[in-house]
Amino acid sequence: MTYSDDVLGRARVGETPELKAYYERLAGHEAGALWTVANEIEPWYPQPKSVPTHWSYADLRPLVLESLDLVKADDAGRRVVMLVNPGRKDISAAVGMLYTGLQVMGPGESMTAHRHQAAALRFVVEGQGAWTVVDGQKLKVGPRDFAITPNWTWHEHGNESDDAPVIWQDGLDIPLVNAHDAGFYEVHPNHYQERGQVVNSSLLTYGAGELRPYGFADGWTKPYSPLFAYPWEQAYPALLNAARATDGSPYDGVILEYSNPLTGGSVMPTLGAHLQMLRPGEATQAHRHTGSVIYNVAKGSGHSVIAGRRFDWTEGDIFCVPSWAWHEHANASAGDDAVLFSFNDFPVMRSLAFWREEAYLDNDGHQPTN
Ligand code: GTQ
Repeated sequence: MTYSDDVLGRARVGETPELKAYYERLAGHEAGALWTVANEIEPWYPQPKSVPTHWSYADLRPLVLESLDLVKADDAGRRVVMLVNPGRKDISAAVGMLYTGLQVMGPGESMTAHRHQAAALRFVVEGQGAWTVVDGQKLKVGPRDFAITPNWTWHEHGNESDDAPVIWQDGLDIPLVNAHDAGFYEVHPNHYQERGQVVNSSLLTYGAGELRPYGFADGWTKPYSPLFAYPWEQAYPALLNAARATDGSPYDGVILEYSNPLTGGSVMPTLGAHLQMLRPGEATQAHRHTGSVIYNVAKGSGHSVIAGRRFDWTEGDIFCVPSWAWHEHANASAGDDAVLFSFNDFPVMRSLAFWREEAYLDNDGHQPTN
């Protein structure tokens, strides 16, 4: 093999028997020659191992439900079917440094409390009666509600419905934590947390948008949102309102960020989340940026073109956009809106000064598809 590149300043050393022997001697000392890997470890632009992937909810749902009979929640710890990117089986990532899975809880089931270094979020796909206790606070969540479990907060989940399972999507930064060798995990000493009396207390305290607690409940110094639940019944009307007043983004349609009401920033230091609406017939233009995104189709159907590949999606489907991949979205319906929930690692990209963004300028902003 030759390591060559025509461009001045890039590694372009051929391989001779002398060099080969030299590399072997270096390897014998846990060392190596930079020029044999330079072009690979310092690429011109991002070269994600993750590939654009679409997971059909219609295909996965029966498999997820099957696990209810196959494993007890208590034995599994969490009963989750994880979604694994074909290019990132090595680290159980769905895309980039993001993990995602579909968690199922049977009627009346509850799971014990634990906490970990990874931050988590939930987007409820189906079923009434889901609850989670996060740092002693009980949250009830229904379909299309979004909730967070910041890192190192105690959490336990359950389903208090008496007839139907709950399926929600988990999103965590597990691969990111592991890439930094920073993982910790603890089981709650009493298995269950003491709970505050008031359900959804963070929502009652901090959930009124621009109306914030004044002179009480202050002193919040934690690096994540004091608001733990973001109900669909508030988020969807907010999208509809914004759609009346603005054209939105050329790349994302009308898009809102779930934010920390005290800072206006992302909900957690490592994970951000959005809700976006593609109006009837809307097709966005393509752009690309650093950072990875996992989408859940909250409402409607349509398609996305990601790195030149078309993926058709409908409610409950999940798909991902790897870092620096061109992507654009289109609503299939001329009469109904389509809504995408998504979460991302943008806060990491921004805080490390890795953020870059670019518009696709050719062909009226649309990629050719193959
Ligand atoms: O609910 O705590 O999908 O710890 C993966 C790891 C869910 C959770 C997952 C977890 C959890």
